Amino acid sequence: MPPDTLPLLDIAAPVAAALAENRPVVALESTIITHGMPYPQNAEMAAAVERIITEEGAVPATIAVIDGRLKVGLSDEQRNQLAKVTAAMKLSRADLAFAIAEGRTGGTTVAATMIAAALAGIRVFATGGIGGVHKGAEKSFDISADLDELAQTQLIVVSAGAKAILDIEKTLEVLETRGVPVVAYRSDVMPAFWSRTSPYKAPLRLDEPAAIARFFETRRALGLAGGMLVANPVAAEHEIAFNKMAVHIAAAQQAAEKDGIAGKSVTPYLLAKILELTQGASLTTNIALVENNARLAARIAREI
Ligand code: PSU
Ligand code: MN
Repeated sequence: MPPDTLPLLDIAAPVAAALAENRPVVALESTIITHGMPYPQNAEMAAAVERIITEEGAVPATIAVIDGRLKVGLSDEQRNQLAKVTAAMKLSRADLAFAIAEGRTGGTTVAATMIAAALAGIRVFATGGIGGVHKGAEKSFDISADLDELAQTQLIVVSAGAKAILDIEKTLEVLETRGVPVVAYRSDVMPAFWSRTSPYKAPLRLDEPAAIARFFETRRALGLAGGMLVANPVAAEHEIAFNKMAVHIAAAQQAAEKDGIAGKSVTPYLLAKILELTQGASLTTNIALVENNARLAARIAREI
């Protein structure tokens, strides 16, 4: 850890104890709380994933910036408070330090959560979906900083793949170029967040948490920088079929264009729109897949 970092990080006592004793810890992001889901489902989801990780024998560490402090592990009260903040910032690599320097409060994206988790010495991180290359990126240049972060920060990120609001094919191309392994869990094709399958082949496949841990350790032993992405399909009973989602996604995209949405507002806007168009079904699936990812992340963390 760089010498100036320690005073900026608040590592919660249970997380610090687990790290000191080499027990498994799973990091969790908080943009999904502040910008990804409405209240109170966001608070319930955030509590449920921590419970699942604990049941699986690991220690959860939800990461966020609260009043300028970079928190690694939140108390129940801090987590519930954050779920109610309406003016929280959405923090990525570009503005994480801004929020700390200015004493602000914000949810950390996959990129910012990876930075904080790595500083704390955490190796495994569970989220819903990562950011990626947006559809129409050839015009908008909208490519999430999550991809660059995966290329440089050594962590296993467990997701349900790239959200189908993104261009999955281009997202996979960028990850390959940047040397980020993409491993589908027990699947030959990429899951697409709400859907178990997509038309895109998975670059790599592994079927056991121990095998994922072994792959990660081998990369480390070779001195390869950067993280890896695990794509974990949502359970069949919770999925919304790819073709069905495609219709809603296209409608949401059209609305975003009409409303002139750009920059970091794009992802939260599309998620809210899709929630509306699916009459809440997308949220039920979103919660189920985050829980599913938390479970797998805890099992991988136990093997490391
Ligand atoms: N998945 C969700 N809800 C979210 C996100 C992902 O279901 O809110 C967030 C994650 O924090 C991810 C971020 O890192 O969206 C990507 O945003 P952008 O495309 O602006 O980089
Ligand atoms: Mn973006």
